[in-house]
Amino acid sequence: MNRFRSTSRVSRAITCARRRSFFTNARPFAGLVAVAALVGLTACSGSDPVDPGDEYPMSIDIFTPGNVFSPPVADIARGGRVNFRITESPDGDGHNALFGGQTGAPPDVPIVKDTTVSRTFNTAGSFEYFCTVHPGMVGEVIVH
Ligand SMILES: [Cu+2]
Repeated sequence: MNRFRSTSRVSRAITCARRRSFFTNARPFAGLVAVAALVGLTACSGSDPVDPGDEYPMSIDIFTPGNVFSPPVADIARGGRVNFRITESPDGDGHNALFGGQTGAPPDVPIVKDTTVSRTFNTAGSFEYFCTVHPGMVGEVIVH
C-alpha cells in the first residue's frame, strides 16, 4: 500500500516536472506561434478581403434585342436570379432558352414573347443555353 502511494507520488512528481519542463521549453516557441498567427491573419486578410459571393449580382436581366441574348454571358452569385426579358423577335416569333438538361440548371424557358421569365440558379457552374427558334442564338450563365 505504502509502496504504491510513494510510487504514485514519485510518478506525480515526475509528471509535474515534465510538464514544467515542457512549458519552460515551449515558452520561446509561444512567441513564434503568436507571430506566425499574426502573419497568417495578415496574409489571409490581404489576399482575400471580400467574400467571393459578394462580387457577383443576385439578379440580372438578359434581353433579346433581335435574335441574340444580351448580355451573351451573365455572371451571377449562386442562388441568384436571371430575368429573361424576352421581346418579340424580328420574324414575329418569340424565343425560348433551353439548358439541355444540364445538371444543376433551372427549368427551360418556353417559347414566349413580350414577357419576363425568371429562373433561379442554385448550383455553381457554367450553364449554356440556346433558342431553338433561331439557330445560333446562344447564351451562358456563369454561377459563382
Ligand atoms: Cu430566339
